Amino acid sequence: MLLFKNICYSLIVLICRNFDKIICKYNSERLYRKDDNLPFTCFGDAPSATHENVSLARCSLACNNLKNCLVFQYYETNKCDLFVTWSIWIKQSVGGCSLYTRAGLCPPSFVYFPLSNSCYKLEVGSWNWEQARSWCNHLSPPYTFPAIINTTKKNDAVTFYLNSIKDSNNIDCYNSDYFSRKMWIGGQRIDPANVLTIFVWKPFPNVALSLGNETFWFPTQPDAFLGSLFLESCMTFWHDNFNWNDLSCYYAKCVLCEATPILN
Ligand SMILES: [Ca+2]
Repeated sequence: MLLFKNICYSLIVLICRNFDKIICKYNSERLYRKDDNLPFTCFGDAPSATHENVSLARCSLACNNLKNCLVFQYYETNKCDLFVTWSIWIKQSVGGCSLYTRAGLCPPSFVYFPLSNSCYKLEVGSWNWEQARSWCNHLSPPYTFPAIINTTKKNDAVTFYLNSIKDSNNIDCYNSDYFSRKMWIGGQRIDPANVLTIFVWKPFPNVALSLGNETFWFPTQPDAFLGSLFLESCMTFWHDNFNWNDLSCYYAKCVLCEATPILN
């Protein structure tokens, strides 16, 4: 048996062939794996069965009697979770991993996160902010829009997601330069032509929602850099520190789209 330091705890299931790439935000407890021959696996959905206060041996034996069973035992609590309902999962290949998401919860290829009850998809392209919103809106109307990251749970989900899918196809979306590609999210000033106005969420045209109580501005942002000359009126998400920044809306960027879960 192996003790994993960075096992994930979210609804999505990652069978990681290259786990070093993955940074898990949901590693709330250390877990044991049933069998060294099984693939590296990250779990978070409700288990098929749970046994409290059992030994690792008993936990593994329970799993051995079931087909397609994977099991984890929590090191600290001796709680044993069994997962056997593989048929409900949709498999995708993402970032060196096989990524499994539950059918029906999100539009196609969006990834569902139970803790935030939201779906995300990074779209690789070069759009200004308005174009990026339009792109998200057309993915699966009326459920999809540029991401609204307005709670810690959503920020954690996005952080986990972006760390999980980073690969050569989308590497430009992760640029560390201030102004280079990175990704848009759904925030924009009420009046984009006036950098003195506040930011709001604008998931759809003619919709404006308060940012809410939790904000994730980088400590020096928003800075309305060079004021009316640059008009930093649109919100980007910095993958390296998972904070917001205000930037001129005309830059060409990827976009992080969000979807409202369709079924629940
Ligand atoms: Ca700025």
